[in-house]
Amino acid sequence: MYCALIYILYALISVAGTCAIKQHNFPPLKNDNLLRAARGEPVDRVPVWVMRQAGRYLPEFQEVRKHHDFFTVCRTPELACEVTMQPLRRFDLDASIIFCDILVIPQALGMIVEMHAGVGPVFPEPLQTPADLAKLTPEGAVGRLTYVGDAITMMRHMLEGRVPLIGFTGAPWTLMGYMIEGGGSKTMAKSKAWLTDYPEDSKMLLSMLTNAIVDYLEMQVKAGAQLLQIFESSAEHLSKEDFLKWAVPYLKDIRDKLDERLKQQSIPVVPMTIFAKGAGHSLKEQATLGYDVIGLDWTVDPVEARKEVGPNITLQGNLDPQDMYKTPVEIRALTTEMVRKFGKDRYIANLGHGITPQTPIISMETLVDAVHKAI
Ligand code: 1CP
Repeated sequence: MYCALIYILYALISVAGTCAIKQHNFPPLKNDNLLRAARGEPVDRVPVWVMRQAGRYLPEFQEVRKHHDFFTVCRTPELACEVTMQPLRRFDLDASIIFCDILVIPQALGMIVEMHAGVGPVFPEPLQTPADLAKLTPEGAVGRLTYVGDAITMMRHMLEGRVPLIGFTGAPWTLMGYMIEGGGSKTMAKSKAWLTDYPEDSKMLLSMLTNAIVDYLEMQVKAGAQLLQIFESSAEHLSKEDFLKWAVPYLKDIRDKLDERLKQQSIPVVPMTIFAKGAGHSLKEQATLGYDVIGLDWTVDPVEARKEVGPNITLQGNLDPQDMYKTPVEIRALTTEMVRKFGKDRYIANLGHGITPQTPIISMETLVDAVHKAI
């Protein structure tokens, strides 16, 4: 009797979970090469997208930014979808990534984040000592990010199944760094001092961020995100030992907890990418975390990387964004060489970090075309 009740309850929860996804009634995918590559299935062509593909190198993005503040664009689904769509109108890309920023999580935790022209993100009141942790408001954080879910759902409809939609988040260590440094930093001196001087408080902050990230990613999947990328952009500041201690356990936790959360609700798990910039020293370890795709920066050799991660992980990357300032002939040659080194299977072409603001449009056109023609 007791068992039957539990079973009925479980079935009800499952149906509710499935409905949470199905009720959107999204159009079917026409180009699923990105998802196929992520799952290790054969592709029609090597999929390509570019980190920060919606951004300042596009004049139409600059135009939107003339009229709207950065975070207003993130918080207004119509504007977020418009800029998400901009690169797809120009280039034959195989994925879209929802326009937002990794710093919306610190905002949802109660911190003020401003975007200053020519500077980047600025936190007027960064975390200075562990006492400041009490000011953070983790309860209900995901409820303050529903605008991202709304943009994702709207975008899935706007895409009409043309390409998959990627959702994303910053990883705990990277977010902790911004919250303590108060913005971008060349050294991460203050955040590293936290790891040494306040190890228990650092763990508390990283765990708080991990929990917020899991809630946030769950919300993104329910809203319609078809692949999730975790940006651990500040991994480059950590030694291998510190990366394994302060980044890896939380990255693993995110994947495990999200999988469990989705399975409990019978929501299909989506592929996940870990992009830990500067952590080419730990590819073997990254391959054990349960992620489907590992993003590589340009310092890693494709053939070496494949040896490290084995055959069952998809690799993504990794042209040097500075190569985009070379001539189209050179870009084509470098891209063709890169795709041949990675091979057609289990590969997603991308840059090794975000595209930079002065990149010529023709470089993007060349990159995308060269990837599709390489093999
Ligand atoms: O004024 C402007 O328009 C600001 C430029 C800008 C843009 C276009 C910022 C400020 N963020 C974004 C969008 C953004 N940020 C996307 C959009 C989706 C896409 O098309 O790819 C994504 C994925 C991000 C993620 C992000 N934000 C990362 C991780 C990726 C990476 O580059 O390492 C990081 C570190 C940030 C913080 C951030 N936001 C903006 C800037 C300039 C920065 C970096 C600051 C620094 O540390 O130097």
